[in-house]
Amino acid sequence: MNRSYSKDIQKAKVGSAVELAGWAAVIKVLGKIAFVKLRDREGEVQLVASNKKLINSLKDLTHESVIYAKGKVRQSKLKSGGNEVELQKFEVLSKADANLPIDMSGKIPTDLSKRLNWRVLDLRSSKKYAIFKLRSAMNYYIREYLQQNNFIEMQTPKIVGSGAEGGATLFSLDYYGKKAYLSQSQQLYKQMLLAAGLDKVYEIGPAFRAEKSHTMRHLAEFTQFDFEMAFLKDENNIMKIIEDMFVFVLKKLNAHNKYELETLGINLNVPKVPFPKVTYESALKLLAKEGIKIKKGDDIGTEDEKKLGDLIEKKYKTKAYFITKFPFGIKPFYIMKDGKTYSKAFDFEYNGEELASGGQREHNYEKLASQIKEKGLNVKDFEDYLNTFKFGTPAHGGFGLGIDRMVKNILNLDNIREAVLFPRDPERLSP
Ligand code: AMO
Repeated sequence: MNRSYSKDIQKAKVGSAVELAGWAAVIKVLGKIAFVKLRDREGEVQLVASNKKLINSLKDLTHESVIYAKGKVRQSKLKSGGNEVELQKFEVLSKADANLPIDMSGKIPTDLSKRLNWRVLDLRSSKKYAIFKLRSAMNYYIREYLQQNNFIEMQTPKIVGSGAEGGATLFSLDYYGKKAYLSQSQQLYKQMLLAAGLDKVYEIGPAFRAEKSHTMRHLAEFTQFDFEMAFLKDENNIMKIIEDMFVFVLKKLNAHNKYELETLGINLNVPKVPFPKVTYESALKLLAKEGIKIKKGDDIGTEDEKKLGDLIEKKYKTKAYFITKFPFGIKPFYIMKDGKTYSKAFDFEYNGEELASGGQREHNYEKLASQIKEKGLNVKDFEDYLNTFKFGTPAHGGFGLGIDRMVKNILNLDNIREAVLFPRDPERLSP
């Protein structure tokens, strides 16, 4: 079969012969004429049958069956214009059960949980295809930026002997009779690779967190883009790379993915660099002016973070910004302290939501060991990691960015689950 996609039909010459294959999205058999809307990965196209035999063969066609069509391109008589295909040959390649478990027309609102139960059917729409094409493009542009800047892509273990991001969200498993965990982040390994001399590394891979909460922005399994570089001066070097890369990705999307962005009704504004840097303390002050009191040293909760996003957007006219100089008390053990109370940690925020967190790391063996203890952790559990710092480790830093959250916020999706093909949360282990 010399298969064309639906969107090729709009560019094809009127009168040319085409072959298509896809799903029967809409079927209308009206006596002397019949219409079938064929959906494929690239959109939808109308097939028209005016020959009796063909019309009869369409009478038993069920929605969502896989069909093959051969015909001639012609101009549509509809007001909306465009091309359609006059059917000459038609075949059902795989018949769909007539009782579809969810509404496929998009006319009846169906609860997300039910749609996710039938995710394969739920994904069959131009909007869903656009989300995952854009997600694929974002990953590609991130890699393009990093490869151009001489970073090395790594793949680190996902079965690990200790957690890096605190005990509360660890998934444990039996590893040949020993206790092991699913990796919460690539943190320890990316730092060890800098001690190994790789200088600039990154990974886009799975991370696992036993999140107890049910939110629009947390998953039990997510995709983390991790980044780490050596020989830096301070955390500002890292923020500069985030800015550059984020702008690079958005510009590429605007240049190469117009169709998908339009399908989702998104007008993507590229933020100006440099992104504003708001210290943790001044963020608290901004919120306090609005009557939101957060005790110094406490984390900024989700709702307050959203509010802060609005305030910063009003003040600086941008959705992209950093919160810097967090108290060490609310950041992990590996972050470098800045004085007694503060740290060289930052969060990258977009749309009032944390997309990434990062900072400069402590690379002095004694200080790092003492920070592990300070956080109430056992130095023994981090022996291999910690030993690295005895044998020459340059100053370094990096960040971890949630790809799913990035997709959610760039595409204005309400729920992170919409940005993931088969999401995992406390209630969901299938499909
Ligand atoms: P952190 O724990 O802040 O930092 O995670 C980094 C980013 O990963 C995403 N993320 C999540 N996305 C979906 N569901 C979750 N449960 C979830 N948890 C985190 C967020 C978050 O900003 N090692 C550090 C990073 C570093 O310092 O390099 C870390 O993992 O977008």
